[in-house]
Amino acid sequence: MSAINPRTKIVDTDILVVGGGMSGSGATWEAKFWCRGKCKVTVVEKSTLERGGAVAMGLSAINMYMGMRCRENTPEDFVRYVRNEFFGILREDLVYDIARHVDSTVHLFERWGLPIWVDEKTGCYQREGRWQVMIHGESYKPIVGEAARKAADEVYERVMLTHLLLDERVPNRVAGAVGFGVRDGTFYVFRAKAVILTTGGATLIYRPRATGEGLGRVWYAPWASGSGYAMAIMAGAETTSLESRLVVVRFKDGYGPVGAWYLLIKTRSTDLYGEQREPLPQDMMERYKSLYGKYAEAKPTPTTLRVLAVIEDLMKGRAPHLMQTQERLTTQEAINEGFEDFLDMTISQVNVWAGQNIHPQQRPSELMPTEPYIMGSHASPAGMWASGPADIAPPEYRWGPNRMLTVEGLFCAGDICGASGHKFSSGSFTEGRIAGKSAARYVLTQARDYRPTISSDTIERYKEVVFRPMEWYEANKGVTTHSAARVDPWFDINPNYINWFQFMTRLQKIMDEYVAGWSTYYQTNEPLLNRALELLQFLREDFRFVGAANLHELLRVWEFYHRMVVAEAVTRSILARKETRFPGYTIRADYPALDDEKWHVFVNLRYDPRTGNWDVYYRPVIHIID
Ligand code: SFD
Ligand code: AMP
Repeated sequence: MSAINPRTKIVDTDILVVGGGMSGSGATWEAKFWCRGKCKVTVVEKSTLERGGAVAMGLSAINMYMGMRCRENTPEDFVRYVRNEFFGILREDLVYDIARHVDSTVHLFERWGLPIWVDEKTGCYQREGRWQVMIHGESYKPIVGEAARKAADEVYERVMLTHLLLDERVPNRVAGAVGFGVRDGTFYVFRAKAVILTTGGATLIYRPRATGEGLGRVWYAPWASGSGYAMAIMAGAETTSLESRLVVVRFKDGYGPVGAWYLLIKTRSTDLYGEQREPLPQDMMERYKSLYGKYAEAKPTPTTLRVLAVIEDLMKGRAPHLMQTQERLTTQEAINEGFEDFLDMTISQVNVWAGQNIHPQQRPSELMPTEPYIMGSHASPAGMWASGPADIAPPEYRWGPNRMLTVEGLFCAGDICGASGHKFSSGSFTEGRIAGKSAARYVLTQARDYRPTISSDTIERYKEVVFRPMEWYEANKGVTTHSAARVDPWFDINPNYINWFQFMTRLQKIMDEYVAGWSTYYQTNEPLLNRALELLQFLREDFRFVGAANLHELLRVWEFYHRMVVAEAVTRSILARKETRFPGYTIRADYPALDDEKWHVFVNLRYDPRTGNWDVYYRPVIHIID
C-alpha cells in the first residue's frame, strides 16, 4: 500500500454479532446471557447502537405480538396468517419459532421503558390490528440499543464490515470478518467461533422514485445496504426466496406507512374516482382467482394483492390512489393519532404535508407503491436459508444448530433470515435472541475446541482489497474535472475512475429497467433478465475502477458493492421461478399466473466462492401446522 496506510487491529472473540439493529441487539443480549461468563460477545455496528438500523427514526407500532396472556392469538394462528400472505411459500418451523417467543420480547421492551398503549377497558395492549400493538415509539431504538450495549463484552461502532473470512483449514467454515472504521480508517480483523449476521435488508438496489429532489428518500432505511446477504453469498451460503422483493403502498414522496391509517384510524383509500379496493371489487377478485387461485380469497387480503390493485390503477390511468384522511380526522383523538403515527416513525411525511400545504383534515393524500426492497422481516420472505429449531423442524430443514446457515458457524436473524417474514421489529429482536442462544450453545459445546485459522497473507490481501478504491482515487485524482468533486458527484468526470454515485446510478438503472422496477410496473421476462445479468457482469468488472476520495465514500462504495452482489442473486432468483407467485411485488410477464402444482417450492441459490458459479436448488415446502 502506498498512499493509504491504515493501521490493522485484530480482535479475538467467541461470538461476533455483525450489525447492532433490532435483531443484532436481541442476539447480543441473549448470547451474553447464555454464555454465562464463559464466552465473549462482540457486536460491530456501522453507525451506533442507539440509532442504528431501520428503527433509527422510531416506530409507531409493534407489528408482531400474539397477546397470549390476554388469549388473543396463538402461534398456530400466526403461521396460518403468514402462509396466506406468502401464497404458501414459507418455513413454518421458523415462523412458529418466532411466534411462540415474541410476546416475552415485547414484555421486555415495556420493562426497559418503552411506552406501549394500554386499552383501559381490558388492561391488554391497545391493538392497531390483529397482530399489531401501538407504541409511543420515537425512542424505541435507544431503549433497545442500550440493552445490547450493557450486555456486550465489546462494542465497535462506526465500523463497517465488508467480507466474511473463511477458515483456511476447515472447509465451508466461517472464521471471522473484516472491515474498516468509517471515522478513523482502521482496518479491523475479527476472529470468531461463531458469526451472527444481523445487518438488515437492502434498499436502493432499485432506482428510487426520488432521483433528484429528495434523492435517497425511500421507505425502508437508506443505509440498509444488503451487506449481510452479500457477505453470506460471497462466503458460499445458500439463499432463499430472493425473487420476492417487497413493494409496499406508501404515502407519496414522504413514504409514510399506511398500517395505522387502515387498521387503527380505519381510513378508506380509493382510486381517483372514489372506488375502494378493499374488499377487492368482484371483477378484480374473479380475475385474481383465475390467476392466483385460492390465495386470492385469503382474509385479510394478502399484501401482494393489495399492492397489485394499486399498481393496476396506476397502469389504467385511475391514479392517484388516495387515502381519504379527511373522512376520519374529525376528532382531536384521530388527529393526534394520525400525526403521532408519522412523528414517531416517518417525520418526512409530515414535512411533505407542511411543505405542500396538505391539510390531512381537509383533503386526501396521494398513495404510491414504492420501489422494490429486499427484506426478510416485513411482508416478504427474501433472505438466507437457515437451519430450524430441533423440536419442530423436519429433517429437510435441519442440518445444524437453530438459525445456522449452510456455512458452518454462520448464523442469521431478522431481515437476513429468509422464508419467515412478518417478524417486524419485535420478531427480529426475538429471532436475534433465538440465534444468540443457539450460537452460545454452539461455541460452548460443538465449537469449544475450534480455533480460527486465518493467515497473515490473507489479512494483507483483504486490507488491499478493502482500501483499493482509495488507492485508485489517489492515483487518478489529478485528471478529474472537479477537484472538489465530492460535493457534486454527478459532474465528476474522470477517464480512469467512476465514483460511488455513478456506480449506484448504473446499478439502479439496470435493476429498474430490466428486473421489474417501478418504471416497468414491476414486470419483467426471461430475455430482460438475461440481459440484466450481462449488464451486471460488466458492472462487476468495472468495480475495479471505482474510486473513493475519503472514508465516507469508501463506506458508500462497499455498500453499493454489496447491493450489486444482492442484485445479481435477485435477478437469478426471479429467472429461476417460472411463474408469478408474488404478483404485487414481481410480475413475470412471460408466466403471469401462479402454478401451485409445479412451483410450490422454494427457489434457493448458491454462489461457489471458489469457481464463481451459481447453482439453483428447488427445496420442498413442508407444512407442519394444520
Ligand atoms: O409500519 C452494519 N418496521 C416496522 N416494524 C414494526 O414492528 N412496526 C412498524 O411500525 C414498522 N414499520 C416500519 C419499519 C421500518 C421502517 C424503516 C419504517 C417503518 C419507516 C420494520 C422493522 O424496523 C424491521 O423489521 C427491523 O428493524 C429489522 O431488524 P434487523 O435487525 O433485521 O435490521 P435493522 O434493525 O435495520 O438492523 C441492521 C443493523 O445492521 C447495521 N449494518 N453494521 C456493520 N457492518 C455492516 N456492513 C452493516 N450493514 C448494516 C445497520 O447500521 C443496522 O444498525 S411499518 O412501515 O411496517
Ligand atoms: P404498513 O404500515 O403497511 O407497514 O403495515 C403495518 C402492519 O399493518 C403490517 O403488519 C401490515 O401487514 C398490516 N396492514 C397494513 N395495511 C393493512 C390492511 N389494509 N389490512 C390488513 N393488514 C394491514
